Amino acid sequence: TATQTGQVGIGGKVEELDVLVVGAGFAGLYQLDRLRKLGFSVKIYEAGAGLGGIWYWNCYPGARVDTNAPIYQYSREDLWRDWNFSELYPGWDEVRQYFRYVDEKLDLSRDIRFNTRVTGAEFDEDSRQWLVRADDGSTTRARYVVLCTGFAAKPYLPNLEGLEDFGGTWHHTALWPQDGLDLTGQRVGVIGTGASGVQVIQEAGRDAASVTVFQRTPNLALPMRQRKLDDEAQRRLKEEYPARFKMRAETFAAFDMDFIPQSAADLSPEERTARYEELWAKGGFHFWLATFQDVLFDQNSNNSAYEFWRDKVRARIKDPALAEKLAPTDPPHPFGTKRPCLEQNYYDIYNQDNVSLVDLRETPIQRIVANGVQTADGVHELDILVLATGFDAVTGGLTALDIRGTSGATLQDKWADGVEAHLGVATANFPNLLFVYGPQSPSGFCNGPSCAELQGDEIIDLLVHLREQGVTRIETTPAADTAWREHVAELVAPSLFVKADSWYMGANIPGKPREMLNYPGGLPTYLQKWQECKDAGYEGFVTS
Ligand code: N01
Repeated sequence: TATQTGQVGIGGKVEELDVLVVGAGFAGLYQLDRLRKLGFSVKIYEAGAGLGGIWYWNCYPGARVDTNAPIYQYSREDLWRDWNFSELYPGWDEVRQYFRYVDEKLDLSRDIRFNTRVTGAEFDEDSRQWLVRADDGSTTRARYVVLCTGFAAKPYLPNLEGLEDFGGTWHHTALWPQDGLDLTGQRVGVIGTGASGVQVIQEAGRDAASVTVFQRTPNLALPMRQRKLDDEAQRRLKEEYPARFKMRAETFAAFDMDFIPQSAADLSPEERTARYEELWAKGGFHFWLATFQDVLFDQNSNNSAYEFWRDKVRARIKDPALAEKLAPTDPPHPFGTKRPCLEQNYYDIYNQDNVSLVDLRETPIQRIVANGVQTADGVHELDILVLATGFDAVTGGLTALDIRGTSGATLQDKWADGVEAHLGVATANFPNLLFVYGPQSPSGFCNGPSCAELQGDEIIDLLVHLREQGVTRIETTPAADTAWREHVAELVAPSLFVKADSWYMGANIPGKPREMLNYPGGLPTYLQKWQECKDAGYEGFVTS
């Protein structure tokens, strides 16, 4: 049980825990609920003032789930039976309501310390505990630390000269003010056209006086096909929930859809187009995650997907010059190797008079000035500047912490030339430290709630195993870390992912090692690797 001992911490006490979980999103809450029921003393420390992790921080206008609602929630029937999302792709505020509902059902908040950002930790070899520091001045002793900080915990702010001179209001999408910001009637500029940018731009297109989009790379966005879910739709969908949840563990990205086991080249052009039309009509990620299995591997197959996408999108844009910028004749990168996002009216709003696009490849940003953004063709005047510039993804949330391993080095030091982490879940010299959504685990290639549960279960099983064995220390071997890194490199080499400057590859952050940060073998293979590891007595880990 959690005890209070007489050392320095909050109110002069040090809290002592079996497990300290960092982050109150899907992954952290799952750990808390299960570990608590298994008799571990466990708490979550959460930097935000509320639940939801990514959904707490990313409350920018238009923030919305890109996964269909049936599988964007926990799979436990006692939770889904009484919960209804009102739309197939819920907005951030409804996702937050869902978290409050889960909290009420599972009574989670009593073991969560909000407004508490973990800043660093050291391992005390004598007691085999982490001494964890937080920004409230506290120190906590925890036998195990499970970092559930998500793959997008560290927003990326590019070096924009003159930003401090800007006279209007600016925000990064992932640090959006909790009390909101009204875009109505404002002159809004958006830098970045990833998933966050596209969502803000759609809202701004509706509400703002003008929207100036600063695009460096076009997003190959897919039609969301949003719809309301009435009672009858809910009833019918819920009949399918058990099968959909079961399917998550059997598909590449833990979705309720999977690739067509055929090459795009096996079909005649007419048959192929007919198949693409079906996927397109279904909407969501079907055109990406339920397409021909070689689209992400074979350049010709990929080209066929790109050309279909391009022609669909161009048909919606009236100005041919604008169409060429948003959906170029030649692919900016292989289709699907940067994460496509889901759009509702993204391409249509460019036909509106209040929306304009600045191509940063032609006219780069020179500097930010008091009244806007200056490029080679002049100053674009703005009241609000939105930085939708993404994240130091997957590793950034971990390397930002001053966690010192047994060699005295931080994760930042250790991974300076690339990630080394057995199963993407732990790394040598950092005993008793585990990551959910960690680097080179399925992470950004996996539907979040699915991995919170499926990868989360592996971590929970491991902690139970250690308790049963009566051991109190676990660490991976350097050889196992390296072997995993090599395994990931081998898997990704024949794919087209290596050709794109994506956050998947760490290539969106200047100076970051270029390497695949997500497990490219798919979730079923990943879970099989866990099974093999367990069958061999947790091979690659040393316990004592
Ligand atoms: O970030 P991104 P995001 N000058 O890295 C541009 C998840 N997510 O926040 O492509 C000018 O994708 C950059 O340009 P380029 C989802 O997994 C999910 O949008 O590097 N531009 C790019 O356009 C997603 O993939 C949801 O050339 C600069 C953009 O900024 C992940 O989070 C919603 C620049 C960054 O796009 C990240 O998405 C939102 C510079 N110096 C996010 N630096 C939902 O499912 C960067 N850019 C709802």
